[in-house]
Amino acid sequence: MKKFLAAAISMLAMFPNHTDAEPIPMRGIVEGFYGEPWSLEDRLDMIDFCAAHGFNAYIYAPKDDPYHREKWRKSYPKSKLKEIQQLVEKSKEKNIEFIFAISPGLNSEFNKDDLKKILKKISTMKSIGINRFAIFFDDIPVKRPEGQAEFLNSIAKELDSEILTVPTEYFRPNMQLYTETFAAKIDSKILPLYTGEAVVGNSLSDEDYSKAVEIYHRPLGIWWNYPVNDYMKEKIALGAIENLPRHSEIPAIFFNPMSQSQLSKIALASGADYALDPRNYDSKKSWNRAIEDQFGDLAPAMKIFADHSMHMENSWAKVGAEDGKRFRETADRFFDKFDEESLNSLQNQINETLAAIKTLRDQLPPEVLEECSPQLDQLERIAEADKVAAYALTTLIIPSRVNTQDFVEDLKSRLEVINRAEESAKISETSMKAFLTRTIDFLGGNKK
Ligand code: LTM
Repeated sequence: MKKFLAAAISMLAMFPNHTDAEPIPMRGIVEGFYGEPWSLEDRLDMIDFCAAHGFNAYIYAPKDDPYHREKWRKSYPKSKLKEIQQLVEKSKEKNIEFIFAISPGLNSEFNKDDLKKILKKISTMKSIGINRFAIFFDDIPVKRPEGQAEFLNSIAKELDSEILTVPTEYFRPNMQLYTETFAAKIDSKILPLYTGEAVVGNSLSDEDYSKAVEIYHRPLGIWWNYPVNDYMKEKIALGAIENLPRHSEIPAIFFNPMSQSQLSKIALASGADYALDPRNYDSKKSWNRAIEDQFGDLAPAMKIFADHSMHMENSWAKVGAEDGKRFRETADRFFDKFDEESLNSLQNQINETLAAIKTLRDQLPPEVLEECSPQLDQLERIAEADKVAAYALTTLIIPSRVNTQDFVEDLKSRLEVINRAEESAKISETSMKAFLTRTIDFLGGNKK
């Protein structure tokens, strides 16, 4: 019997299943974006959300809270301090560790005087119940590895606790001389966070993670820049967390959200699933579940909309799954085969999208609608134009007396309106919008 049990146990070990989850020990949100910080209500709601999803930490680091960064030496006015105290109390009640971050690097000399000032600020924050701190050096004009490391070490010594930090070189390919010195000087109580292979990167493999660990000679925590959209405010990131390490022993992970707190919750819920079980995480399943949990009866409509708004890309950032992949693939098929079947499918998808937009406009709670109204309007403009485009293409395969050229001017002026609106709302650029430009090109609308 004993032999049989031992064999069964070793068989189980060979086929890991969901019971072998190894959660990342410290996991949560870093409110670390540029722009209007979240309100007290947003934060209280987010602490509830964290607790409900298995997160256990919240870093308070809003770039545009002056008392966190630019005027870090100053004390909070009483009313603001009270608000933070409310967050601390709520976090305690919910078993979330509230981590207060200070970003002194814009104007600090890292000298004795500033050390005194930062310890004074920390002591005030301790008096309202905060027990863990972070000192961040990202996005500052000067690199002072020795000064920053000594500053951190002195704070850690004074507090006798672990301190989180973000160095000035905070993604791997950018880790150079500064990092060598900084990594060698910081003491063992300092936990550095970094953003992976880029500031906003599409993936971080186990192999790449281990390269950063090698440079630091210690495990690094991850600050993951999705769904944050402060670098591309016209778009909202509604996809899942994708492409993070599966097998590494990561001590901490924090997801940087959007200023749109409600709509950040799709990606954040998937981030929590990832952090609870990196090995078995399934981004697609997690995304579906997040939308179903958060939107109930509206989930089918929300999935159609969110599917067109997942990918964030500009000259230096690239993250998130492809927008509107199914629609793009159907369009590719159509332009390849000119078949009725794919054209019908495109028309069905366009109609489904228009119906989903109407449902969401009519039924989303106001606080959610407010966060995505410009993008719903833009998707509607694109889908309406695509409808005309698809109709124009129909006349090419089903004999008709309509002259396709009659549509071209209409499509071009619709595209102009869409391009202008992109200043404030972008969505489905490579899928539903690309279908419009491709159709105009195909019909000869861009001939000189
Ligand atoms: O990512 C880090 C460590 N710092 C800043 C964030 O505050 C900002 O939100 C993101 C996205 O723009 N990029 C940064 O460099």
